[in-house]
Amino acid sequence: MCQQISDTQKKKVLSCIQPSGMLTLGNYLGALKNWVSMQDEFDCTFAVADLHAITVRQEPSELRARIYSTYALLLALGIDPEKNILFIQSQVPEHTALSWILSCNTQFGEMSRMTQFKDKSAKHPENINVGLFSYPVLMAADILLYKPDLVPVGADQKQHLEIARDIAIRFNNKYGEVFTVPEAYIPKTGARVMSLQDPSKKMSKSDDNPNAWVAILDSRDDIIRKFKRAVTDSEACVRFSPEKPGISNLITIYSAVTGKSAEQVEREFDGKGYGDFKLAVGETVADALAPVKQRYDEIIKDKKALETLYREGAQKASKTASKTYFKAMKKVGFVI
Ligand code: ATP
Ligand code: LTN
Repeated sequence: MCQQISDTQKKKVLSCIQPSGMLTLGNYLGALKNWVSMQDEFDCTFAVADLHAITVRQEPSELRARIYSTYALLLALGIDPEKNILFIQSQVPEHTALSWILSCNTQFGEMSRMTQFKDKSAKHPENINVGLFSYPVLMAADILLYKPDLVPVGADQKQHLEIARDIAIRFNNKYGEVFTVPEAYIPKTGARVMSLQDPSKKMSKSDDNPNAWVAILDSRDDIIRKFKRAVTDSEACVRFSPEKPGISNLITIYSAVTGKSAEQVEREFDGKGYGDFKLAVGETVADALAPVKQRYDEIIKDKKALETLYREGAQKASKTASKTYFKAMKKVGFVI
């Protein structure tokens, strides 16, 4: 006889995404695909991490538009706001409040080791702000407020997850049990999708060269064109190998979308040239993303419906967040 898992027995999941640009195929294969597939089995909370986005300069009207479009895209990808909590981070003030308490329990030295800070401060030397430095503490607060067991992210976030775990363990040991120590949930294929123009760098929505990334909402023609232009090598043999980072990246993308193993892909394209392979990858990705774009175009038209959904989402998120926050306040010694 089948056993039904009741909601209280379900493991908890939390993840966030920044509205810092057009969401890419990297975001999709590294994180969002898992968000969608985890909804039935887990008790999920997802957020648009808008507070994180202002660690780099944002034009206010563009930021506002991107927050809407990111929320709408999550709905278009199939995140169900009835089954899950789907909210916008800045609408739940406990995130910044807990982040302060955690900051005072985090050492300058451990923050200084974060590679994303080093990368982003090198990229924006004119704006190395304190928020960019302490951003992993805000990320720890995002996570710990909801006591998740699992955090689905791409491989680049592993270091930040480790810090969140360290902060939780240290706090619990010092003040008494408040937080659950979470595990990262990283996909086997697609955890690190690389730039189509420089396969030594991760595909990033903030890359200045639009040919380096594929946006989830790119048109079919643009997707196929970007794959056709992808940087490869001169061997003209579809083979997965560290010496062939461009082709290996395309194999990873094709595998993650079709569910085929790298060996199956190599066999499928045995004897064929790069032109055929690049076209097949482009068409397969475009086919997978086409229904998302269609749903997105419908959802984004109805701002009122979106507003209702994100406000309800924030109310639901606040219930859990405020309970954890008050518990942490009491443990630290604040009066309530
Ligand atoms: P930016 O590129 O602007 O630094 P980002 O895309 O890395 O931003 P987020 O939007 O917050 O930052 O990332 C959301 C999720 O997508 C994270 O879980 C991250 O690990 C994942 N992700 C981002 N880029 C990739 C990639 N190239 N491959 C796999 N996963 C990725
Ligand atoms: N830092 C992440 C986005 C992010 C996040 C989170 C991910 C913010 N808060 C909480 C998982 C859990 C990034 O830049 N990719």
